[in-house]
Amino acid sequence: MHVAADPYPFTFDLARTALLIIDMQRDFLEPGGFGAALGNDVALLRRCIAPNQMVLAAWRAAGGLVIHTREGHRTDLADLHPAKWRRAAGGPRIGDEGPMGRILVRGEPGHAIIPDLAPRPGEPVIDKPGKGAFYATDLHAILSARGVARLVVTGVTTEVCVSTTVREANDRGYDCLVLEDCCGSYFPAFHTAALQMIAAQSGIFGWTGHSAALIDALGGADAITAGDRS
Ligand code: C5J
Repeated sequence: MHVAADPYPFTFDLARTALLIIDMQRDFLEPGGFGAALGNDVALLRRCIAPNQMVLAAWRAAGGLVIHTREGHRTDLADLHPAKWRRAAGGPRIGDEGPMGRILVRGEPGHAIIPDLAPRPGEPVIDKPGKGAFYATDLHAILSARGVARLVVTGVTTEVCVSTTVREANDRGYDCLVLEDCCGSYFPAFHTAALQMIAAQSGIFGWTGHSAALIDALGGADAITAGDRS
């Protein structure tokens, strides 16, 4: 399949490609969550929910592998580097009680993936303690076991966990297509710059494109059945 993209079309074989959805968690996206409590405008992230739903429906309908990630730590915080904890000085810290339970702690309400993009049984969910989805996880093993060499990447935030994951993937030999309208940032300028950095210099980290182009490649909106939209 070919998808119109920058810096040139992204070609992929569905059987060897995964849709990787990064950190679409309640605490980052919901109005009553941790991100909002810090004063961020979650609408900037929420606008990527609908395009993600469309891509997810089309990808599932085509029979492609879907992998979800969540950023968060063990309840005892044993996997939290002091450096990551220290950097929140002055504000609430990881593990503190937030509006949706303990901040970035696994199993808390805010750590969950938003219901609009809930994983289905059989879709791997990667719990990651870092920004990148390859660090301290079994993502590479899961992808290698299935012969996956290409990734379509979406999620939040563009310049933090999406960008870090794409750079990690690049160094492990994966080709990544990042869907611009399926990513989001609390800082629009960072979103734009992060995407430009991926496709610059003839695709130094990968490709960028739009959800409509991917859905076209998968057979268009007709490929998404009414059941898959729900
Ligand atoms: C993610 C963050 N997911 N911004 N985390 O990007 O801390």
